[in-house]
Amino acid sequence: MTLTPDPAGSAPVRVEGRTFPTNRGGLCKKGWTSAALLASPERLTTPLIRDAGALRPASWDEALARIASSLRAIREADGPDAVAVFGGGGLTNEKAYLLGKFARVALGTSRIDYNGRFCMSSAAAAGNRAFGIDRGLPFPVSDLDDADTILLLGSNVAATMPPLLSHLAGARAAGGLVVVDPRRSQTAELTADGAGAHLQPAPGTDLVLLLGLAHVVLADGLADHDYLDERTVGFDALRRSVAPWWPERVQAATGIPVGVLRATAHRLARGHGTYILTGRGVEQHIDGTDTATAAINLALVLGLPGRPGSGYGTLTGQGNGQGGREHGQKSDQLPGYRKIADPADRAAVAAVWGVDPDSLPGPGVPAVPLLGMLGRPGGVRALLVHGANVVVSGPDAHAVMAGLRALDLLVVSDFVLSETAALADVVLPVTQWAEEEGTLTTLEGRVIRRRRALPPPPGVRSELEILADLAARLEAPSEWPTDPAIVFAELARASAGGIADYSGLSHALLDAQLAAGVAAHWPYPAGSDGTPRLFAERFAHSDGRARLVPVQPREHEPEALDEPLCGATMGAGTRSMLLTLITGRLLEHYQSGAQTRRVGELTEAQPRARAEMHPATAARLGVADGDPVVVRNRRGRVVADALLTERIRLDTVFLPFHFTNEECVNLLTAAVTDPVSGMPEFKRTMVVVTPAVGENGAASVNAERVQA
Ligand SMILES: Nc1nc2c(c(=O)[nH]1)N[C@H]1C(S)=C(S)[C@@H](COP(=O)(O)OP(=O)(O)OC[C@H]3O[C@@H](n4cnc5c(=O)[nH]c(N)nc54)[C@H](O)[C@@H]3O)O[C@H]1N2
Ligand SMILES: Nc1nc2c(c(=O)[nH]1)N[C@H]1C(S)=C(S)[C@@H](COP(=O)(O)OP(=O)(O)OC[C@H]3O[C@@H](n4cnc5c(=O)[nH]c(N)nc54)[C@H](O)[C@@H]3O)O[C@H]1N2
Ligand SMILES: [Mo]
Repeated sequence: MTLTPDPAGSAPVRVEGRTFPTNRGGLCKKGWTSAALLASPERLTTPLIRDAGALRPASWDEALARIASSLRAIREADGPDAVAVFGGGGLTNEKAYLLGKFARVALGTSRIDYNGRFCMSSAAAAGNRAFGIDRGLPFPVSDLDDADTILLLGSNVAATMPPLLSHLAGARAAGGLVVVDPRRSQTAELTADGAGAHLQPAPGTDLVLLLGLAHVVLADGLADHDYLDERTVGFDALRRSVAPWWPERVQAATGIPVGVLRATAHRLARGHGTYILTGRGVEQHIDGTDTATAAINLALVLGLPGRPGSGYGTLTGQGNGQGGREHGQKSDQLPGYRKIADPADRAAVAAVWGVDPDSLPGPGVPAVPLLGMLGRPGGVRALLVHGANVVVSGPDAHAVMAGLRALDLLVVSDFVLSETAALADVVLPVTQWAEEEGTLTTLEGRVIRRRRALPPPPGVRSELEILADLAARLEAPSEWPTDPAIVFAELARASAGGIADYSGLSHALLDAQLAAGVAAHWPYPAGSDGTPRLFAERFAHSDGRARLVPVQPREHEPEALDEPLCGATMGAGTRSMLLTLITGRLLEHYQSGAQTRRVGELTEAQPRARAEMHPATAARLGVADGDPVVVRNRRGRVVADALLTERIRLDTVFLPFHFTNEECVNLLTAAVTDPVSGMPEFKRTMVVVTPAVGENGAASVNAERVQA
């Protein structure tokens, strides 16, 4: 991507696609319009301080002095863990690294986690468990081009990663794109006309589906036993665990016909170049780690990982979704994907930081329990947020807002006044992507340079400067560089010998490689040329073998829905239905919408949340296309217009999570998490849906909205 001044003058720069192996010059709609935000009148350019209830402009010195004195007071009264940090997967590697160091060294708190917990944690946990390493794709994305069979589970790449589509072309041409999604998404549509198959299981039943596929592979003699013998451990237990999942039972649980299940298993085994890929649709569940594990198990019994031209991977989300999870924003982690509980890892990183290893805190808590501690006795009294909009994107939004309001100090660094920033005591205006130097790591573990394309507006500061300034005010030990190249050099040293080893890399080397068209994939220890493909000879566990981890579906207690929700508050005769809510994304909006809801072209295309439901379901409710419906449960209620579509199951309603106020879907989701990864259940929530127009006609719609 390059940035050039826009002659039309509507935006300060124009974004142009550049030929790049991962995106082939393609950019999604958000990319083409992202420059608009650089000059947005809503861009923050001065610090804000809350005074008598309202935010007012303040000088940097006043804002930083206020933060430092509050942090000191809270720490002295309640100890370092009363201060917490919440990071983001959109931060550059340099910022993510320095934020983790700041939490451990300057604040001395164990309580740091980040929004990648909502995103990549289940896939990461499954990868670590099976392979001993977590890199989204253990191969360059262009390897997919030669595949003739791709099983894509719970990922709507047509809307969420348009540049990836070209890499699916080979599998489509071979009739081998199999998309698993309870909705007929834009991506599922790509399987039409002989390009593949769309499997439409009941939401949250992918684990059973995958057990069923593994069952057929074993029962029909399709497994690669030489591979299993040489490269894996745990096959006997795995075989026993899939034995009870015969196809008829799987059909009953998932709705996928026996014939389709068999045909899919045979296609995967027969393929010349087969890949299995997962996305958030299967990972954002309370059994997301086990579901991703079942996908890996299926890949292993087929002998795919590490075999040339085949493999398993997960499709990373945010701009730096991969790098953001490697350098210390995670509660249990130090730079280089090191473990904060491991004495050798602690000693190695403490040596680079010039501090006593014993001064480093231990593991903290993952994002959802961290948010649950806000303002609680013995919990968190001050929170610093960098690169997340948790009011909109965290589960159980009412509880998140209540926690943020109960804090003594909320500091949000952002470039717009997000819903979270609007609740802050201090808001710090920061530089954004086109205005700073740094690096990102792509889903294929490829470290790329982000170049500064234009100067930041006067008044804003980079987060590296903010962290260094606060560290000085807090009299923290160690060095606090503000030059991204120097921060990267320190990160590289701290990662040396770790799993995500960047020690052979520097900004200068990356720039030279970029000019020469050479890609740098980690691990990249000093003296190496990096690692485009992992697993060719060994997996990352000490014995070199992958682990087959047997998994089983757990009983889901269907959530009790309080009686008043089911119609009593609506007029007599109003119909209501219990449906499963699934949430996800639209092409036009990004995440919590903090950025894209401020871009005119995108809000014009998708101004409001719409509830996708099947026409037959709508007919039972007496709802026509465009009618407002109330979607509710004991945590909250959302009002959205119905969008009737045959692309969804009868028992399911879909809402995007990009919207706010009474359209914020996370008012409904629960703060329940996967026990292994800490991932919240975003993709399966029981809700009651009713028409919003009651006996009083339109008037009741307005009443609903005002209350919300
Ligand atoms: N336009 C756009 N692009 C984005 C983003 C954005 O906000 N907007 N966000 C980026 C980020 S951070 C991420 S993580 C990625 C996410 O990218 P995706 O994983 O593609 O995103 P989602 O829309 O959350 O979910 C994908 C699909 O999962 C399906 N799904 C829901 N429940 C289930 C289930 O139980 N089983 C199965 N098999 N499928 C299910 C949904 O119907 C949906 O079509 O996108 C990235 N790209
Ligand atoms: N119901 C439901 N909820 C979900 C999901 C879902 O599928 N369904 N998906 C989840 C997923 S996968 C994700 S990744 C999360 C994302 O959720 P969020 O964390 O809310 O993501 P964003 O909207 O990107 O928010 C990032 C904020 O940081 C700001 N920002 C961007 N870059 C920087 C930077 O460099 N520095 C600073 N200081 N600020 C910056 C942006 O302006 C924005 O306000 O949402 C999760 N929530
Ligand atoms: Mo994400």
